[in-house]
Amino acid sequence: MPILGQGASFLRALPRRYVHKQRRALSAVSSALPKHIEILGQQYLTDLTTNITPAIISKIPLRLHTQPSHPLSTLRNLIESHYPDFAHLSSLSPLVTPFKNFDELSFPQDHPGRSVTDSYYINKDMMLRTHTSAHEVETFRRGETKWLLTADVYRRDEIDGSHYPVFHQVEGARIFNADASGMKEVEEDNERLSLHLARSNIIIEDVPHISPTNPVQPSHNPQFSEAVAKNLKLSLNSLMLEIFGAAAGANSEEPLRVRWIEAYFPFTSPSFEVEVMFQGKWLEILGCGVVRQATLDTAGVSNKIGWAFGLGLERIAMILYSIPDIRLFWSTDPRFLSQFEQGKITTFKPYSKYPSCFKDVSFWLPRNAALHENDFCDLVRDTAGDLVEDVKRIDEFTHPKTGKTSLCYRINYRSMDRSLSNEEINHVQNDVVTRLRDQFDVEIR
Ligand code: FA5
Ligand code: MG
Repeated sequence: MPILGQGASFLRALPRRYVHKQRRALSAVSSALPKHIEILGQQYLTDLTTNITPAIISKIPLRLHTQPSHPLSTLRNLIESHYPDFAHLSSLSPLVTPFKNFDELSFPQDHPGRSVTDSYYINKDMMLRTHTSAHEVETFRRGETKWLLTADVYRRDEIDGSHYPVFHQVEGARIFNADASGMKEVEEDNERLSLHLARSNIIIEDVPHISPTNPVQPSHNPQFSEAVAKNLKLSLNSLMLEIFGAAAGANSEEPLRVRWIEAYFPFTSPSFEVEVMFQGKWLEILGCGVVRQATLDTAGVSNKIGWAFGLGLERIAMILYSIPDIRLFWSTDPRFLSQFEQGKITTFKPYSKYPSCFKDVSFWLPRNAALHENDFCDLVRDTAGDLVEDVKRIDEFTHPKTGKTSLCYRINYRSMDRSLSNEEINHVQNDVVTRLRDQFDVEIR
């Protein structure tokens, strides 16, 4: 889909032109908010930053990665068993300060991920973590040197089959002594993993461990950093071999294709992302890199060097179980849930593909105003819940005389578990249109 903001993607900057309107719109929303909201049994004061919606609040207690037999829980266990000597953490609260989510990880002040269009704020001092990296500093501070941490994370994002505002990540990290003993440990591990991977039936495209556009950190010994980056890649390739290996072998006409690409994160360098070929397209499954020394310094850890990764559990589970739509993970339909058993990876059998139904909405924005696509998507998600399959902007037009901008969005509705009547969808669409008019002051065309 055409995307204005790539969610909190750390690589691409968001267009800033929507900020003005979004402030006006949000204050309109906030004025309708209660003074307090309750999350996990605690009361929080709201303020002008508050943008968390009831739809999101209702997902917080669910913690799918801990629900027995759920594909996300089986996948978490599979990953944990691949790293048996790592500490395994999975019960940290999703409420964090922006300081923890961003500042501790060297995010610049103007990073787009901080904005209310990209992240869910309870109030200006408290937000829902946008990634499991939010817990890196505290985990390193506890003295852990090899650890995995699984958690639910939250982002205001586009709506389609592979993006959902709540998803699950596994963060993994390993640090070595920054001396000859550490270097020896890395090299021995690299040798062991290389031998193991020589037997792989997965096609892996690689990029250099370090390059001018993906540099070693100034405080690092380049050879050491390169060996650590190599260890990270070997470790993740071996995880992917374990996770996907059986599937790739079983479907030998189409071996699994994986590629490494250079990336940018404020808290790692060099940095990478991994993509896997899924349904004919490259699907990004994880981000990773050599941990920025500032992170370890903040955690009070000295004389260490290491790597970290953060992978999206839903994306991997979709490939592994052949689950075609990310909304299905939230289904409580027994036809979905009863297909899975704890510890077993099975191919999902779609019980039916119900017909979809699309509705367009066209509107004029007020003069000199704009609407961020994430604000639009969040409104649709909060109104229509999981009945919405995807949202696309299909037209944008600025009137040459009045200078006013018109937008047209196509909302595609489809239920995962039943047929929808036209009447029901008209109702939902009416609610979307009414809220759009009330909250963003647009003129429906
Ligand atoms: C991060 O979140 C970094 N914290 C990863 C990281 C950790 C980098 C440690 C370096 C060191 P990113 O925004 O790319 O990066 O998200 C990581 C993964 O989460 C993606 O590759 C994807 O698999 C998954 N993901 C991201 N957005 C969504 C979404 N809206 N729905 C489902 N999965 C998503
Ligand atoms: Mg990414």
